[in-house]
Amino acid sequence: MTDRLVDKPLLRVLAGGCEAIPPIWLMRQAGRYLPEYRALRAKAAGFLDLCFDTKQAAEITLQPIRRFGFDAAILFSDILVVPHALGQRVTFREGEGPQLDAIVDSSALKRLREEVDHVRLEPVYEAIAAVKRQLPVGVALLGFCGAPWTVATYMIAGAGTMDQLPARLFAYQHCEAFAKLIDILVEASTGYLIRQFAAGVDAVQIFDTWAGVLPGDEFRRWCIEPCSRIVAGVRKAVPGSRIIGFPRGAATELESYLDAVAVDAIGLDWTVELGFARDRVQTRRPVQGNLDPLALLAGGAALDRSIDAILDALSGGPFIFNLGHGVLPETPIAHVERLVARVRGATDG
Ligand code: 1CP
Repeated sequence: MTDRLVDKPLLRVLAGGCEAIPPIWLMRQAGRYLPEYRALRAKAAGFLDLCFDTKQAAEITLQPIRRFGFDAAILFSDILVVPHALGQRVTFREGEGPQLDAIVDSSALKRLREEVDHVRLEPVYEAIAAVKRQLPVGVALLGFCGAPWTVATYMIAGAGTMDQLPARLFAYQHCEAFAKLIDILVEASTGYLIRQFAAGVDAVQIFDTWAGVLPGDEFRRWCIEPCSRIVAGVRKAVPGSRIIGFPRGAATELESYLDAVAVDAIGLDWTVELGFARDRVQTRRPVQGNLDPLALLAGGAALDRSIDAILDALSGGPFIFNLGHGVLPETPIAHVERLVARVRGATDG
């Protein structure tokens, strides 16, 4: 661990260190805004075929590192490989997002496997090992999983939704069955992350993209509790493992998340006010974030101003520069170059 800490700025921050130039990576840095990704995607039979092709997944993971020299690579995969490995049918149609066989009632739940089929996920673990062999010195490799609540929203709706209404309703109407699904996902995600560490990731992020739609009690029950069980389970199997939590939209509940979930660092979405981030969050844990992906898409003075405000507020403490959510597919490459240069101090005024 010590060697890794010495040569990887991102790991130094996760250990509580403060870097003069904050390490930077971007959520969804491997993806559709990159022409080299679109070229590989156009040749692939489907999105999941890319995720399960070890060579291609490793190549896509490395594309943004080669182009921008980020401080971390994030494994190219998707949160929905877990439902796939639980036996749910998952497909991705270009431009339409994911489609799953929706879980409409508790009997549909019985068709799921109780445990993930790690054989199906083997290519993912092999991709981690392949990336490791090619990663430049100093660059950390991140694994990830979706948080149980967020993954469940897709499993129940059978697609992405604006308001996660099907899962919210299911959780109220079939509370026991929903709790069972969450338990399955806690086990599955814990095992998945442990295997990612065994394959060679330096740290992992737990994406709870839809945490923000849950009212207080539900937030505790479906976001905080499952995530804290995953963190405890992973730490038990992999002592010292580094874990970033990203409860998007948690707002002031970020504080209760930090009280209960023993993550090493916390990802902030773009709505988190910078004074609150500095005074109430960064005083407790290293923070990561939180540029508005739309500011990156817009570019120009709006982008520069947003970057500077974040650096002013957060770079005095343990801090990883990132977006507040994923890179949008329409984002110009030149804006990402400008962002990296500005964070690293190569652009004035
Ligand atoms: O057609 C295509 O080329 C697929 C586009 C795409 C990509 C590039 C999808 C489909 N997933 C990904 C990669 C991906 N997804 C990564 C790779 C690493 C990276 O560069 O960040 C990661 C970490 C994810 C995680 C993911 N998938 C999340 C959590 C983070 C987030 O962005 O909120 C979620 C919610 C998903 C579901 C998903 N997968 C793909 C899409 C279009 C969606 C969103 C669907 C929706 O809600 O409408």
